[in-house]
Amino acid sequence: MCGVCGCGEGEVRIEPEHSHEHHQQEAIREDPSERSHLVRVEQDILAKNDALAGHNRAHFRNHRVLALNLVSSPGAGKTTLLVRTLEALLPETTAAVIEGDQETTADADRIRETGAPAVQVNTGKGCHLDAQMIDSAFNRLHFSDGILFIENVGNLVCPAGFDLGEAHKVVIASVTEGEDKPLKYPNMFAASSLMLVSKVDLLPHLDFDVDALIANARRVNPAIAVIQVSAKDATGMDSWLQWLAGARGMMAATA
Ligand SMILES: Nc1nc2c(ncn2[C@@H]2O[C@H](COP(=O)(O)OP(=O)(O)OP(=O)(O)O)[C@@H](O)[C@H]2O)c(=O)[nH]1
Ligand SMILES: [Mg+2]
Repeated sequence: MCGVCGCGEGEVRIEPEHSHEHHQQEAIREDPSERSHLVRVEQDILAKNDALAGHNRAHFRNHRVLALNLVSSPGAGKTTLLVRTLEALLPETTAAVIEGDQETTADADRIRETGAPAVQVNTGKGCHLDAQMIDSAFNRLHFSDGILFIENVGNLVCPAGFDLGEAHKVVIASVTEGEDKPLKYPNMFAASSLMLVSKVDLLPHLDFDVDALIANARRVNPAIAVIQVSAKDATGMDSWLQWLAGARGMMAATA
């Protein structure tokens, strides 16, 4: 994890285990002044990010752009779903993509094959996109009047804390990840407007309880919308496209 995203912020809770009391003593010996300095630095970084995210949000509004921040663990199917989505949207609806990965331009290359403009952001050691990266990437796209999909770095933790100026976070949870993810990584599910349950074509081969996943997501976010999708056999694509049209309509109505 990176040293700027607040990974070390907040209370760290370790379940007590009598045989490991020395671990607790080590934790108590930690220098509290060092820790509070780190927390202050992280708070400054997040405050600066929030200000830039506000700038991005105004920028998107002025360009009539619906910006969506797609977040998930690595390999949940973000790029594959985006490719299918762009194939369905273009050319009637214009769309562009900002791709976030630690390394490679592989995902932006896949997106460009659909005809949609894409900018790859490589975060190096960083584990999330931030508002500054999105500002720079958006300025390169020269994009207006459409949907901007931002594919965040595959990570269910840190991207939850960084507002990019998007209208919505959309969390993608694949059926191979386990039903417990919303409870283990609640911030991401709490911050998202929509959960796409991906790869549902695999369900016949798995011991996976979709209802339990949805119940867990609604425990941390009772208002979260849910759509089950497969990029393989197109299940749920109509509902996803309808959701996108609704979000665009909502944005136009409040402009
Ligand atoms: N069966 C099935 N496989 C899928 C589906 N969507 C994606 N996959 C597979 O899942 C793997 C990862 O897909 P990606 O689209 O690259 O996932 P990603 O979330 O963009 O991955 P990162 O960008 O590396 O985090 C690939 O092997 C895809 O072929 C789906 O709907 N059904
Ligand atoms: Mg990807």
